Amino acid sequence: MIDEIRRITDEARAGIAAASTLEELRAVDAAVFGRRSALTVLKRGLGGLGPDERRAAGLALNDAREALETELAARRRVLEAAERRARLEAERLDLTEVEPARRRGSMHLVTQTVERLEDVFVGMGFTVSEGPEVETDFYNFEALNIPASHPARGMWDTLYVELGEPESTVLRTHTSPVQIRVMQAQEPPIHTVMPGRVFRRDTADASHMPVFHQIEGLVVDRDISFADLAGTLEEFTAAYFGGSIHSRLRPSYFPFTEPSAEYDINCLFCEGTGCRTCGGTGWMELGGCGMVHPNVFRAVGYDPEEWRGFAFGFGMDRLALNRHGVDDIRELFTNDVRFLEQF
Ligand code: FA5
Repeated sequence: MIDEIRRITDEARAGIAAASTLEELRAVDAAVFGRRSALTVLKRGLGGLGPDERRAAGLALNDAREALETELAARRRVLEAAERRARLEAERLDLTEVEPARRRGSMHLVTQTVERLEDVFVGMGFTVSEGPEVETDFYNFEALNIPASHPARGMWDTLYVELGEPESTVLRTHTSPVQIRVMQAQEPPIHTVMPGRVFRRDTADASHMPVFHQIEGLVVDRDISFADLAGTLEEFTAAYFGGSIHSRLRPSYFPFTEPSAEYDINCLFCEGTGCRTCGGTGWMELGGCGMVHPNVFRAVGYDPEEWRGFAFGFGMDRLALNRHGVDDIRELFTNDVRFLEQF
């Protein structure tokens, strides 16, 4: 039996040395130590030997087992290191590469979305405006018809900046304060969109981020009606998502618009028939809108008897997700090149 053990050990050693991948090594491991392996069969046969022969063969079997386990572990370490090196080499990025034809960098999906949205709205006659990310309570809330202690403040989980009076300075919770800044800076007529980054104390999940992007729209003129709002959003929907996708407005509430509505589009995954992504409704909610509230006009010194307007505010990240069929907003910000380079 000792000779047999030696023969099996030599054969197993050769198998371990010859394994060139971890998968091959796993197969050798199973063949050497598995329930039907030659070593296991020999071990089962120990009972039929005389006492002296059994002790000698038992010791030899144990030695063989230990030696082979050590060799397997050593080979595993070598192969793991080789596979790690190969993977790193395959995923290597040369950040110094400048040759234009082989350039790997591209604009981030959110940046591409901002630019495309701006193009669509500029094509519809809008200008583009910007405002600060750190705002005062006045611009983020007060001037938007949300006085202190108004229950609507609870609609936004606000991040405060330690500056001045407590809770007087905020990281803007939406792009709506830019409406106020634009109206303070110019007289109507106004047709402008305001893209930007906003902040909320929201926990990240598949459809929420604590830092995300909105695009605000504001139109102020003499004869603006709700029909203008609906028509503008339908035209935008066709221009941004393609002709087969339509919009609808659903009654809602925002303190700075009256009446207010939610802007929905046909679900892009099922095109309206109902699926998991749209919760079976066939529609996806992308933002809020409505007719500018008279108190907002009063806050900026416009006469609400003279001027009418509409406003809207969409989640840009969600627009990007929907347009490209991505189902988790966090993908946009983990910065995995394998995800980003698809766009
Ligand atoms: C607002 O922020 C209003 N300022 C929109 C508005 C503007 C209404 C003008 C009327 C007139 P709301 O909180 O619903 O509304 O946010 C608007 C959109 O931002 C949402 O529909 C959603 O698309 C997006 N959004 C909201 N929270 C998050 C979040 N945590 N992560 C990603 N997107 C979000």
